[in-house]
Amino acid sequence: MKKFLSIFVTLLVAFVAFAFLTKEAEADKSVFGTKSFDDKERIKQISLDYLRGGLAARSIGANDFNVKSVEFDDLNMAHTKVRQTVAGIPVWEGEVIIHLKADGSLASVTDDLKDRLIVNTEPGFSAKEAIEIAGNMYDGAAELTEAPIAELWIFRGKARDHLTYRVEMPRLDGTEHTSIPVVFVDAQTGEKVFEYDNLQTATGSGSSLYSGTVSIETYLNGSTYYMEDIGRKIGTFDNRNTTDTTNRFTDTDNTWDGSSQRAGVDAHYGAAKTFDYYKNVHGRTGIDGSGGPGYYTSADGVTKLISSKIHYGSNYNNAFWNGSYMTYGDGDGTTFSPLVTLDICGHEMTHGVTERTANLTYSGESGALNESMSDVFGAMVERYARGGTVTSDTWKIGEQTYTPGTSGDALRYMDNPHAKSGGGYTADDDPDHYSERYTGTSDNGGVHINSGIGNKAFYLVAAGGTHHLSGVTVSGVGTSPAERIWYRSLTVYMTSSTNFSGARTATLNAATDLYGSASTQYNTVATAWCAVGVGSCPGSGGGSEILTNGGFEGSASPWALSGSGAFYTANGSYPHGGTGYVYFGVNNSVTGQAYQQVSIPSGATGSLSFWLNVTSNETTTSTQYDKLFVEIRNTSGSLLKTLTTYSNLNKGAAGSYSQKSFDVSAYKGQTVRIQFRATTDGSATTTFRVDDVSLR
Ligand code: TI1
Ligand code: ZN
Ligand code: CA
Repeated sequence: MKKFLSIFVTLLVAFVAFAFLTKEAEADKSVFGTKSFDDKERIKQISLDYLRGGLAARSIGANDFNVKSVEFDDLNMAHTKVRQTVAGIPVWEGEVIIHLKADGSLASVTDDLKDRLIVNTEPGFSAKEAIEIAGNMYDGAAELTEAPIAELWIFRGKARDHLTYRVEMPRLDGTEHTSIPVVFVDAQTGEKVFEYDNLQTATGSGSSLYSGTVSIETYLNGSTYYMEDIGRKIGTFDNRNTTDTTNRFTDTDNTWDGSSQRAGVDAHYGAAKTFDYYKNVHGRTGIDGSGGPGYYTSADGVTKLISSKIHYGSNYNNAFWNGSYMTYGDGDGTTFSPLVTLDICGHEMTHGVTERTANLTYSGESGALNESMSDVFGAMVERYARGGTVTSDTWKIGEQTYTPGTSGDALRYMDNPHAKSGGGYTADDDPDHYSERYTGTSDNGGVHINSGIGNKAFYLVAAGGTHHLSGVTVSGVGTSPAERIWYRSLTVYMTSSTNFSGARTATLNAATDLYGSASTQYNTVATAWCAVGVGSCPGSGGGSEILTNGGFEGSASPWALSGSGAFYTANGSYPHGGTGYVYFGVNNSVTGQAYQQVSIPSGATGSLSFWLNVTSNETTTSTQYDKLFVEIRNTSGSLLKTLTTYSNLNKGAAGSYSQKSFDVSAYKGQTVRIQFRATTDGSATTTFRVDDVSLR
């Protein structure tokens, strides 16, 4: 043990000398010459000579010292820091600093030496036993996150002096119990002499780029603050515009307002908020659930930190998780400003969570779900950090960094993925319906494109709305139930190969666990997936069928077809089910309709659904020229309500049907006509195919 200590001290002196030498080039002229290592040896001897005068009266041995460092300052003074020892064992808080003037004369002494120590320096038991004894004194000994360390120290107690083992027990688990308890155990009697918590955290003030002035947790070591949060075990590092050199972010006054520190502040804050979000909302500690994964080691020498690298590369327009840590680019200033917003930090750390749970393969549908999970929880982290309110920005992804020259836009829109323009993957960009999904090979099979389908489903569960394509209306159940369901689906039910259909099942299973299979939440999840074209809507299949021959099999009867633009076929190429279906339009300047009159019992579900396929020769992406109206009329044929209007804008491939669903419960207890009616203009034809109509 003593040998270990002296090696440690030697290393420490060598390290200080090295640190000094690296600064030497910029040093000014000094009476201490070049301030070389030799000068330090000379200063050390001068200092010890001053020290030795008068020690005998204090019962301190002339050689009971270890010089820890010699430092020169801006005022041409030298300061020799010395540790008191007894028989080579360090004395706790037994320190002295000898301050020398430029001419080598004594300026002053900071004297905290312990006089007349009386102690037996032979321990009665081993360091290993000391760790066991200390463990019995600390409740959380089973929760330690690092191996405890025991070292011999002489300790000046209240009643007498002790030889002690100083046992340090790191519990850096990110819980409220996060601490580094230190217990001094008497090395002969085993009694506790003293204890304290050695977790040296500080709260700094950071000038973020995107969240104003924020509090950040930092670590103070000597007189340097590090951008390291020892409690949460999160560290933020500086790539300084390289891709391979990593430096610590440091500061002298714990006010982080330097221009290159600011992006670091955002990422450090974003990582802390993401950590707290997962901890407080979902009970998950860290990315891996056990407070890690740690990558870089803190300046404290022990704590492995969940790490973020900032200022990666030059003009780098992205951010990513690589399986071990997060990396953030500065952007090129045009497409992106530094990519360190709350939603991006949440996005990247969530990739880590996904990797340690479902591990969704980053390709195709599972990859789109992986990206969607990152957007969903990125948005939820942003909401959490901003006090829990949902705003229009909650559903925008990257709005604070995307195209800094254009305000109000975003990289992606969870509420309306089509609002993204310019990627060119679908007519109006990111798909929000399964039938619009991108099946090409770009972007790993569209992971950032088809994420829109999952994002829209989550949005509908949380906030509700009517889907523009399916016409399905969802009553949102609120953001908190939605995030709980999604988190459980990700961590409990999804696997690496989960596709959209599997995601529907996973979220339904999670909703069943949390709220029950008869719950509003369960129904809403099913309706939301149905709205984005994944699975059928609840209710369709529930309750008994009220319509007759909704599948148009054998004949159109009892549907009444009239006009020049309504047709029945039993041998056409595009039935949805069976062989028969009706179709409308087809030619220019026609009108035509089909209705069936029904009495809707007051005990009915009140849900109308059907399958629709639109093909068109129209090329516009903005104007409705040819239309299909879905109408409720009374028994005289007067219009009561137009449920929706489809047009040439809904066109797709022939036979590519999607299911539409409407709430008609307002007409329960009434006799009404369910009518489809088409009108076309004078050029470029459109055909509307309708099949498998159901009213329950
Ligand atoms: S996880 C990472 C994949 C990057 C792969 C290339 C190394 C990713 O998805 N990054 C996000 C960053 C982001 C998140 C930017 C939210 C803005 C808002 C991302 O969406 N990147 C886009 C630019 C992409 O890679 O297409
Ligand atoms: Zn991503
Ligand atoms: Ca946002």
